[in-house]
Amino acid sequence: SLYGIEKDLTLKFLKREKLESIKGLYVIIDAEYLRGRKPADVARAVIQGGASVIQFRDKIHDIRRRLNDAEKISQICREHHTPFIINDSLEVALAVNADGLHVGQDDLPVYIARRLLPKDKLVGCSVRTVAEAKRACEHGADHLGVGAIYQTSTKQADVVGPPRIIEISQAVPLPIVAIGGITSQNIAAVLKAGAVAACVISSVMSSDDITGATAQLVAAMKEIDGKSG
Ligand code: TZP
Ligand code: MG
Repeated sequence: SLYGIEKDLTLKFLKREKLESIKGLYVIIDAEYLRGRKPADVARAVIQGGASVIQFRDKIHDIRRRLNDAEKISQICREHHTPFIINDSLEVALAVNADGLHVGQDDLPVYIARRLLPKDKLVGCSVRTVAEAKRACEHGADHLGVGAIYQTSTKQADVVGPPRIIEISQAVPLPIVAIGGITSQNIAAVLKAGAVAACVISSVMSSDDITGATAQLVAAMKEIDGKSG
């Protein structure tokens, strides 16, 4: 029906808007790095520091706790018009009406996430290789997380380096979020290689000053913008 077509187009338009907002500093609020801090407080601090996108990643708590924390972060993100992505957990993403779901190579396959999420939601996928990137794209991913770019103790992952961002961007027409070991010292290289966003856990979460650490990374990104533009 016409109504169905119109609804479909509206949702796809809303998704395009969301996708365009995936740029800048993308901060993962990881439950393992909270050290007693409240996820909602961390979300506020990260937004205050200038983060553009927030992801909630919780691999340690039960579903009730994850839902509760995600709902709180979601409200704060909505108030500040900050895109909010849930790692791995489709039911949490749906329940809190997050803007998207991020999946890894061993998580729910992209094409299934795509099928189960409303059409205006983003599906991000972690990839390491060009082959993985092509498959994620064919399966309907909206954007890619590429890494680990640099050595990191946060996740057991092969280091691929900034050149992999160039290779993948030449092979696949999806926006790239660089991840893994990114600091204000090396953030320039991942943007120069073509990433639209730089994603961090420890550079922000390991600091006692979440807002300050976020602002420092954002400033390092802006400096590059100024130089190239
Ligand atoms: N995927 C690839 S590397 C990584 C993930 C989740 C960890 C990123 O954390 P950090 O602390 O910013 O290196
Ligand atoms: Mg995962």
